[in-house]
Amino acid sequence: DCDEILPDVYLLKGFALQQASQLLITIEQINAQSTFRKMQTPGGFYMSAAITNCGDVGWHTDRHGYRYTAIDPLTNLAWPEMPQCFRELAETAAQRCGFSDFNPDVCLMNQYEVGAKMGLHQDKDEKDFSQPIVSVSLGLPIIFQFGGASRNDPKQRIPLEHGDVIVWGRAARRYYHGVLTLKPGQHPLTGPYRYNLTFRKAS
Ligand code: MD5
Ligand code: FE
Repeated sequence: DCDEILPDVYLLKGFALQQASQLLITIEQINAQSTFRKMQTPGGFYMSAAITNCGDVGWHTDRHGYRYTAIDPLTNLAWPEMPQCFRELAETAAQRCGFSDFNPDVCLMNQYEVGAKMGLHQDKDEKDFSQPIVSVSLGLPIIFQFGGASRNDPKQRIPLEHGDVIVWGRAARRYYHGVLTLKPGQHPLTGPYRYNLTFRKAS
């Protein structure tokens, strides 16, 4: 069931469907401890997706730059622990795609409202690029954009729907990617939102 849709990019269509409602309850519990917030980039703009994290560390950006921190700067407490149901999903998905020793220490959580997007970027704040990234889409659908190692490489568009899981490994780990603007809609489980969970080994 692990379909290599592009070199080193694996799509597990609907892999998280069965657990989706449990995942969303858990997202709400994390939100109650460390809430989704719009973070400022070093350039001074606010990201349109709201972000929170769970795990040993969390990804954070402000005027001083991008980094992983052990403490949520909003609460001055540790980020919420990574729930067992999150970890199991990420490790099982990675295993299906040939990454048998994936051991994520962070889940970066994005909440998209209508009109939110994520511009083309690389994920390069992690130490170990041999580990894959596992991404879980929940709620409203969106178009994912995926290029190559250079910003102006040709781009592919992949529609991502509720329950889809993608595993990005090896070469794909460094590729430019982003999502197009979230279109208005209502999802039975998330209303007007899309959530994306990305599991990483950061440190
Ligand atoms: C999203 N999130 O839908 C996207 C999709 C992010 C982010 O890009 O950084 O939060 S996850 C797709 C992804 C993640 C990490 C690496 C790669 C793709 N990749 O190497 O291509 O909210
Ligand atoms: Fe990314």
